[in-house]
Formats: sequence, C-alpha cells, structure tokens
Amino acid sequence: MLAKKIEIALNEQIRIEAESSQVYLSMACWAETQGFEGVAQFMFAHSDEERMHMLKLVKFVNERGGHARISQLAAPPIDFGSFKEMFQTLFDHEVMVSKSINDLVHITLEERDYATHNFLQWYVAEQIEEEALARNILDKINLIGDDKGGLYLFDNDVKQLVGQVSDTPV
Ligand code: OFO
Repeated sequence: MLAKKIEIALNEQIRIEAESSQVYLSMACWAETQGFEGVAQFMFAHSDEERMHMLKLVKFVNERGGHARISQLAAPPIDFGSFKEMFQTLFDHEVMVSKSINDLVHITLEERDYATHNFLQWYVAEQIEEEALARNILDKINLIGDDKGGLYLFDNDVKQLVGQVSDTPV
C-alpha cells in the first residue's frame, strides 16, 4: 500500500512525464514545419517515450493500491526560435526531470518505501541516458551553429537516433 505522501509525489511525476510528452510533441511539430524531418521523427519518438514513462508510473500507482490522477497539463511552447535553442530547452527540461526523480527517490527513503525506491531505479538510469543524449546533441549543434549545410547533415544524423530512443524498454 502506498503512503499518501508517496502517492501524491508519484502523481506529480505522472504530470511531469505527461508534460514532457507534450513538450516534445510540440518540438516535433515545430521541426516538421521547418522542414527538418529527422529532428521531427526524433521528437515524435521521444514524445511517445515520455508517454510510456507516464504510463509505467500510472500502472505502478494503481497496482500498489493508489489512484493515478490524470491532471490538466501546462501548454508547451509553440515556437523554439532555433534548433540550438530547442535542444538547449530539451536539455534543461531533462535536467529538471532528473531533479524531480531524485527528489522522489529521496521521499521514498524518508518513508522507508523500498518497493517504490526499487521501482524508481529504472527512472534514475533512464535520466542518466536522456541527459547524456541531450548533451551529445547539444554539443553537435553548438559546433554547427547556423550553417545550413551542417544543419542538413545534422537532421540526417538525428534520424539515426530514433531507434535508440524508441528501443528503450518500459
Ligand atoms: Fe521521462 O524522461 Fe525525459 O523527461
């Protein structure tokens, strides 16, 4: 049985994962309207992945006797300025999510809920991967700057990452 404090914190994480999915969906739409198919595919896949992160939490909460609450979500940005700004936003977002997961893990230790603590280790590992991937992309785009040819090649490169994102087990 979940302690109320844990249930509330997990529900908060459910909202964060759902909002992540919306943010990446909006990024996908922006990239698609700019003609960057590779980046768009990457973002659509990433959006799906975030939804899976959310669903995994939803199922866990309900299975442990809690009630997963599906809440209203904040609207994501619609314009991202440039690819550099967009990937910076993505990186900052993942850092925020990692902090939120860490806070959640901390609460489980305070409450001595070792089952939830164990369950959350998957998210801890996932955040390490997601931050590394975002940092990697950001480094590349910082090298390219505004060079059109470079951005074209970058778009193709990012397409290769789509499998990597969607292969993540949930
Ligand atoms: Fe759910 O990992 Fe990104 O946000």
